[in-house]
Formats: sequence, C-alpha cells, structure tokens
Amino acid sequence: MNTIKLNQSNNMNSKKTISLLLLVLFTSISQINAQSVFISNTQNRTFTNLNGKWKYVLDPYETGQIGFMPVYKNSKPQDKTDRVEYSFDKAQTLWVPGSWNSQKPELTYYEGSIWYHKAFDKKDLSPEKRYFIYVGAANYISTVTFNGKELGKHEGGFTPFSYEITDLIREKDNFVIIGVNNSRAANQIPAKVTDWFNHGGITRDVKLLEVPSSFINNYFIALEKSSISNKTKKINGEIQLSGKVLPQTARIKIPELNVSKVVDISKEGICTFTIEVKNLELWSPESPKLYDIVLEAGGDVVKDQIGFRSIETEGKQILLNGKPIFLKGISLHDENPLRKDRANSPEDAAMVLGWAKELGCNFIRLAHYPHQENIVRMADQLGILLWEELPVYWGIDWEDPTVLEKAKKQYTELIYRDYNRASSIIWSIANETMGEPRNKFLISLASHIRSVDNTRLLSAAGKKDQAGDGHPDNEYTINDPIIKHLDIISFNEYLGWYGGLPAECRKKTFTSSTDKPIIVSEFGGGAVQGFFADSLTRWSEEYQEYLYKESIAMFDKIDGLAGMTPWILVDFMSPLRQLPDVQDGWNRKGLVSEKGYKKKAFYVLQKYYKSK
Ligand code: GCB
Repeated sequence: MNTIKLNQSNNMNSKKTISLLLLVLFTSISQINAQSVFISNTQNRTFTNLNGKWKYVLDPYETGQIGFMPVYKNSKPQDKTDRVEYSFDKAQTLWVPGSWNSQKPELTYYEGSIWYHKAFDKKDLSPEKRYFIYVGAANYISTVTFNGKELGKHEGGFTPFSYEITDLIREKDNFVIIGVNNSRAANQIPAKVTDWFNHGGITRDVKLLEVPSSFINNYFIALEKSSISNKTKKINGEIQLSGKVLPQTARIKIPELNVSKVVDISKEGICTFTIEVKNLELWSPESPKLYDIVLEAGGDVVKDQIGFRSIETEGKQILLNGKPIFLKGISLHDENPLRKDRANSPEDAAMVLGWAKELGCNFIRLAHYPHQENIVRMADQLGILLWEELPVYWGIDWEDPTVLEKAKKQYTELIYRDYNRASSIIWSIANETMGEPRNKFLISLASHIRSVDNTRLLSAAGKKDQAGDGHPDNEYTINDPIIKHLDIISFNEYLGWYGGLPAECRKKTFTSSTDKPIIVSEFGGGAVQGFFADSLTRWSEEYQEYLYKESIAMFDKIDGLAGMTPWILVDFMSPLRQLPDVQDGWNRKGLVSEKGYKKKAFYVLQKYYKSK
C-alpha cells in the first residue's frame, strides 16, 4: 500500500471571465487552504447525520461558479461587504441523499448547477476534537463552503470526500453550502455520452464527523496471499493517522483470534505491520466470515468488520483462497428503479442483492462507476464477490493528461474506500475502449492502481469487435494489446441483439492469445416485461429467453471461461433509449423490470448457475 496524498482542492474547470466587480466579491469570501483528509469507514465513527431536507437555489447559467451570485452568503450576512441578492430563507427543498432529477418534475432532465444549503446547530463542541463535513458522493463537481468560507472543490460523481471545519464550526447557526454541477463535458470521467442516467446532486449521505485531534483516518488490512497454503497465515496492514501531535504507537486487536499487537507510528503518521495468526477462518461466498477489528491510537478507537481471503490467477483459472472458482455473475447499475433514483441505502442494496442471490450469483459487476458503499459492505456480509470500476467509458479524451490524473485520483478514492472489503476482488480499468492513445492511458492507470493496491486483480471490459479479429469462419481471437497489463481478459459481446440472430451463436467460437482467465463481462438483449410472443419477436420475453439460452451455450464452450456478468440484472434509466412504447427512457436488457418483476430469461440464467 503506497500512501498517496489526495489534494482535492482546485480541480474543476475554472472560468476565466471574472470581472473586477466579481474579483472584489471573491475577496470577501475568505478561503482556507483546506487540505482534505480522506476518511474511511465513516459508518463506524461518531457523526451527526446531515441527511434530510436541504434548501436549494437553481443556477442554470452557473453564475455561482464564477462568484457572481453570492450564494455563499447566509441569510444573515457576516459583514458589510456581503451583497445578499438571494436568501436561502425562502428557498424550496430537496431531499439528501437523492438525485434532484427524481424529486421535482421540473428537474427531471436538469443538468447544470444547484446550490444546496443546510443550517444546523452543534451542541457540546469540544476543543479536543476535529470536525469534518463528509459527502458520500455528489455528481459531478462539488464546491463546498462552510459558514461562508470556501473549503474546496471535489471532482468525480461517485467517490467520497471530506473537508475539515474544526476552526469554523460554532454551537449555533452553522451553514454548509454545496454547489453541485452535473454538466457533462469531454474532459470528465465519464465523458459526454453514457448509456445511463446522469443523476445530479448530492446522491449519498452527508455527515458531520467528529474525531479526536489525532485520529486514524484510514487503514489497509489484507491477507498476505503467499501465506494462503500455510497453517500460520499473515495479515498485512498499514494505518494512516492525521494530527499535529501524533501518538507514538497504535494497537491492533482481533479479539476472536486473541490478537493484540502494538506497533510504532512514524513521524509521518504511518504504521505498517504484519500479524501471524493460526486457525484463521477464510472469507468465501459459502462462508463469509468477518472478524471484528479494533484499531486504537492515542484517543482514537476505530472498529470494523473485515474478512480475509486471497484472490489470484493461475493460468486460465481464478483462484479464491487457492482454489479455482467460477464467477456466476450479473451486471448492475447503482439505481433504485422504483424511485427512479440512485441507490443510496442498505434497503436499496438489499433489494438488488436479494435478486442476485435468487439468481444463484456469487459475483456482481458493479457497472460502470463506484456504487454506494452500502452494497459493498452488504456483499461482504452475504458472500458476494465484486468487480468494481470507474466510468472510463465511451468517449474518454485519452490525450488530455488532466483526464488521466482525474482517473487516477478517482481510482485512489475508490480504493481508499473499499480496500478493506473482502468481497471486492477486481478493479476494472475501462469499458469498450480501443486505440493507441487509449493503450498509453490505460497502461499508466493500471500501474497506478497496482501501486496503490497490489492485492486485487485487474481487468477491463473490451468489445469483441474492437479487441479481437473476426474471421469469416466465425472464430474470434481476443488479442487486445492491453491484455498483457491485466490479470483477466474480459469482453462484451451482443451477438443475437446488435447484429445477427441468437441462432448464430452456434457458429461462433472464442479463443484468446494469452493464457489468462476470461470473463464475459456483458451479453444480453432487451425485453419488455409482460410482452409475450414467439422467440423471434424482438422485445418479447421469449426472444430474450432464447438469446440467453444460445449465448450461454456459446460462452460455456470457451476454454478458460472463469465467469460471466450478463447485461443486466434490472432495467435502468437511460436517455439514450427512446423507442416509444418499448423503451421510453429505459434500457430494457434487465432480467428484472423497473417495477421488480422477473422476466423469463431470469430463470434461464438461474438454471445455468445451478448447474455450475
Ligand atoms: C454496452 C455498454 C453498456 C450498455 C450496453 C447496451 O456494451 O457497456 O453500458 O448499456 O452495451 O445495453 O447496449
């Protein structure tokens, strides 16, 4: 685990057209140089929930972003230089967490800026403590101010961030303002066009965290894979501390294993350790054993529940705890279709994981961006393995070095959030991309990810037509040059839907140019739940059912097939999909409809997984 400093300030596209007047306005907004601290495992820390109703101001021309509209101001101006043109007093409210699009008809397709405002009191402030505003995710760029001071900007719609407010918080009348902008742009991740809905706003929990003045902000604990076949296993760890006066030692406890170990903390606030344990019960889908872990340093105590497993490849096999495993998977978007919103609660996670379990899955592809932390935590408890990814998706600007930096930073944040989750086994670095500039970008991204986390496997979902050679005799060889930098070959293949009929699956074969395991990361076709016809009528449940039967038979023959994640568990919102009376804004490739009803193909895949 390498320590990488995340500097979250000043990452957004700044607009240059600031007039003198605006500059004057800007100087009245004092800036603190908030070096943001990455804080993991917030659910097991002391916090005040700031979810609920937030007031908001719509800013379609983005004047707030350039300091024009003084939305930073409270209804009670802090000094005479404040120009209050707008007060949040009379503003309407939006619910947090939640996408703004799902809450007001006039915001259904809104893309742009909205300024959120929340006032709160905080009793019993302690000089011994530090306070942070934590945001689980806000899509896509967030400008955070607290009690009139700008703290910084965070870019990336799916990863968490926190800003320190220790010197600013008071017992009464605090106000936090978060300007969120979800405009799509070519130099962002994702870029301009995606096959999913661009839910805007503060989509995950907001918390006021309180921690001791020196505290454990993050830690990385994992089984040493080389010890997997030994009786005595090794657990490696690193703890990171934040604070001016750091304690000299930290203690790691695993009560169930009688572990209580003291380790030294370096001047930089890092301690690394290796613990040897006997009789370690490994985490697996059949037995998702989690151990209570307690980390103590100075006045800080952090608890977590962590599973221990190894994940590796050997030739064409994926080995979990040293044994070959077939990944019975399904792809998933992070959406609750019943609410037409991003998923954002344990209940949302339980709903989709329940369907995946019923399908017989031991694996889920969390497409195409980091999903809510609740689902990863619940997968740990239920024994479901996960593929996680960033939206390095269609249309990425490979040649813009700032885009590569954004990808690295977003990946670091995702790894920092989920490193300790046994369920998470694969980092996928791209989806359906190709070409030389892309290779350079992805090679650099892959080596960055390995430098932050060398305990997991890397893959990328390729596109068969892009990543392989098509021969007239229907034999495909997957030979994408990026494969040599990855551990697992993955490709998406829509034969029978985008081109050809399902029967053509019988003629196709797939091989790869390397000795690595293969995952079919997408296949499928659309069906309108409740539309029944013959198996050659598109959009009928029967067509999808037939396509699943033929596709599964085709892929099952692949030498080195180590798993699959058909597209997709649930119908999902997508502005790309406008076929009237069929799609109506939904991608219909789900095995479950947006109302929660299963389609016939669900049972085809269920039967296959039962047989594996
Ligand atoms: C793909 C994409 C996915 C789309 C899917 C489709 O290859 O990776 O994001 O939603 O195809 O339905 O066409």
